[in-house]
Formats: sequence, structure tokens, C-alpha cells
Amino acid sequence: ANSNQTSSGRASARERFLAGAQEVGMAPEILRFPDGTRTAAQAAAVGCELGQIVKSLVFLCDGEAVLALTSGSNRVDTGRLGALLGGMITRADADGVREATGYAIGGTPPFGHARPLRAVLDRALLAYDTVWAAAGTPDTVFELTPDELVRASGAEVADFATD
Ligand code: 5CA
Repeated sequence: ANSNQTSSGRASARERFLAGAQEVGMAPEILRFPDGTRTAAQAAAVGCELGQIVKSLVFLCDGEAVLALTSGSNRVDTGRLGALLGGMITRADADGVREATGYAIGGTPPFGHARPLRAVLDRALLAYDTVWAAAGTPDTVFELTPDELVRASGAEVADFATD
């Protein structure tokens, strides 16, 4: 049996992420943690600083999905994000995240989404040699450099977070 396939035969989240990553020139080495990497705090159990965890958060700006790649040690200031993007910011709910990205909350990767998504990246992430992001499921992560993250996500680097 192919562990990358669901029983229905449709591509699994892991497989969709790997295919999407390949499209942007990335070949992530996916690490699986059976205890779960659903939150930034759990993901930091890979042995990195909390700030090195990439939170891939979906907001709606005047109803349009936007991805905010945020350091695990920071919180999004929705007022600043709205000023940056020029609209009213609300949080996407679980269905909204799934619809915008193709992935579930806790497993949403920073790229490799179902369709292109405008992305912004918290400047704090640039302070690290490497960072860790979700790989499509709530028990997997992968390591990459901030430069790779900016390039692969197409994100605009900005200041929209508070610590
Ligand atoms: N796997 C980790 C990082 S590698 C991860 O995905 N972290 S995350 O921060 O990007 O995703 C979890 C985030 O989803 C939490 O910060 C939490 O604020 C948000 N979240 C959890 N439940 C909901 C919900 N019901 N609606 C909207 N957002 C939610």
C-alpha cells in the first residue's frame, strides 16, 4: 500500500504538499512527530526555539483569504495587518482555512496550497538561520531557511506582529 494515498485513492495532504513544494522548486525533508506538531509550542519540540516555528495563519481581508506567516513567538496584530493590506481583517474559521489552502488548521503549510494565496511574512522570522513549518498534516514539519520561505511562498516581508 502507498502510505501517501488515502483509501479513496485521492492524494493525501502529505502528497499534495510535496507536489506543491516541487512546483516552487523545494524538496522538503518531512519529519513526523507522532505526539503531534499542531501548535507552535508542540512543534518546537523538534528542538528549536519557539520563534523558529512558522505559523501559517489564514485571515480574510475584506473577505479575501490572505496567508500570514508569523513567528511562533509572535501574534498577529490585525490592526497592523489591515493597514498593511488595506482592508478589514477577520480570522478564517476551520472551513475557511480548508477552502483557501486545501489543508486543515494545524497542518497548513506555508506554500503548496490548492490555489495561489497572497502572503505576508513576519520580519522576525528573518532573524534565524533556519525555521520550521508544517508539511500539510498536524504531525509533520520541515526545516528551511527564511530566504527559501520568502521565495517559495512569494510572501511580502512586513511588520504586522507583536510579541
Ligand atoms: N503545525 C503548527 C506549526 S509548525 C501550526 O500549524 N501552527 S499554526 O499556528 O499555524 O496553526 C495553529 C493555529 O490555528 C493556532 O495559532 C490557532 O490560533 C489557529 N486555530 C486553531 N483553531 C482555530 C479555529 N477553530 N479557527 C481559527 N483558527 C484556529
